[in-house]
Amino acid sequence: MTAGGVTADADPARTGGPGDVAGLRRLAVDTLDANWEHDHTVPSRTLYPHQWSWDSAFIAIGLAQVRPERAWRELASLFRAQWADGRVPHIVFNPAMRVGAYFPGPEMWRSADAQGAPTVATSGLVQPPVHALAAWLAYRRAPGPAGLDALRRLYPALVAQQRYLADRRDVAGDGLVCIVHPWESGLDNSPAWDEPMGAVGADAAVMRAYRRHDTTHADAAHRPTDLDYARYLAIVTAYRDHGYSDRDLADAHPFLVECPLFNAAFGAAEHALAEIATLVDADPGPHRVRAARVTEALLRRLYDPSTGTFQPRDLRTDRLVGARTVLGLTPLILPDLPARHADALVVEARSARFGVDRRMDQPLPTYDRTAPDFEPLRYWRGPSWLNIGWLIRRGLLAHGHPELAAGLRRSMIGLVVGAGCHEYFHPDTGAGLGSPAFSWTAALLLDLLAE
Ligand code: 9WN
Repeated sequence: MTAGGVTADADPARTGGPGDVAGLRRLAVDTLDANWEHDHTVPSRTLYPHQWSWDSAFIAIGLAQVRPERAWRELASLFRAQWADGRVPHIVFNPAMRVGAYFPGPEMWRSADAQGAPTVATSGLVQPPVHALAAWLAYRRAPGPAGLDALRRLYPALVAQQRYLADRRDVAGDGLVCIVHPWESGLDNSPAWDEPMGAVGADAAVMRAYRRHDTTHADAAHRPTDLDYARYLAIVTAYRDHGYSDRDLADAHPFLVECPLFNAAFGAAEHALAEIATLVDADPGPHRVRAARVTEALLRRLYDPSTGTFQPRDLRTDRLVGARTVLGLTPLILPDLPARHADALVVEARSARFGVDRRMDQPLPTYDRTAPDFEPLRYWRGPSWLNIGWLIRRGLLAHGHPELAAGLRRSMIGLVVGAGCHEYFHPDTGAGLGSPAFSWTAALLLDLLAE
């Protein structure tokens, strides 16, 4: 199948359609096996040949069903790279990879020069903390003594991850975590970041000094622009030159945003930690208290009653960002979101902007379909990703919408049936985009098939 100039990989030919559960499972397992690298899974052999933080969490959820021992190794290897302050780096570099295998590589991040960094080279940023939820779900898929041991070892590291975010990243002092780079959102190029990024001084010409790795493996028209990259690098440089310290960020750091997805994950992590705590003989009480506080802060600071959805807050201007992206729907994953707000999010999800319904004949986009700057091919500015659909589906189930959740599930499985385990998909045609053989697509497909 081709669409938008994109050729889908040959994988789906090996499956017999949505009913061929065994064939789809085989496709997913083969993809994960091919991307396994001694103690972790690379998101993609070509585009992302190292270990990524939130990818590993999603991957562990899928691995738990078919390779439980690898699921725990995946999380353990990531947490071995945790910094002394508790931050879990968004990239852990594989020292065996050649220099230049990914840009920006270790030479740009220079983590060895920072206080409290691990011996392995990493980035200095974080990603949405979906790991506690992943560990809990992995255990539910693969309960037993080995899983319990793994949970016991992970629990203090997961608690430290949350403590880092709560203590060091609550820049506004309002109970929410602030991200310091669009890469921390996981939705790097989302229109949600256009306003805050517009204030970051940078010149696209600086990119002449570097070799971008992504555009040699993916169509440049689908990726962030050189100006975006110049800004990404300017923000990395500012943070790195500040020693990756979170002190005094409000004074000079060029990008400070409270993101609804990041904070929803932060709250969901406390709910998951409460469950894990009961299994490992720890006290779930403090986790429940913290979870309730995060939900309350999200409602107070990021809910916009005029749109009925959540919007990021730019801390440099103290204003909510106007763009209606799929980020705004993600607080649905919080089980304690009040019914009134959950209902408003469901209205937004069902609107022409996102088109979630029982039949779901079009994939869930990452950005408002009706917006004039909706881009069906460009990274996070329209296309459909399985990790986002998977989160929203959980939210729909948590808030009593099994038919909508079933529609979304069918649509996500249909994407893989049509195009294989691609990184993302065209939001109209379903054509596969970005990297083929993408790990979290495979892992979350396994999870969807198991339900
Ligand atoms: C930068 C690995 C990562 C994902 C992110 C996705 C993309 C990296 C990039 O790939 O980001 O971290 O080079 O574009 O946006 O969500 O974790 O799959």
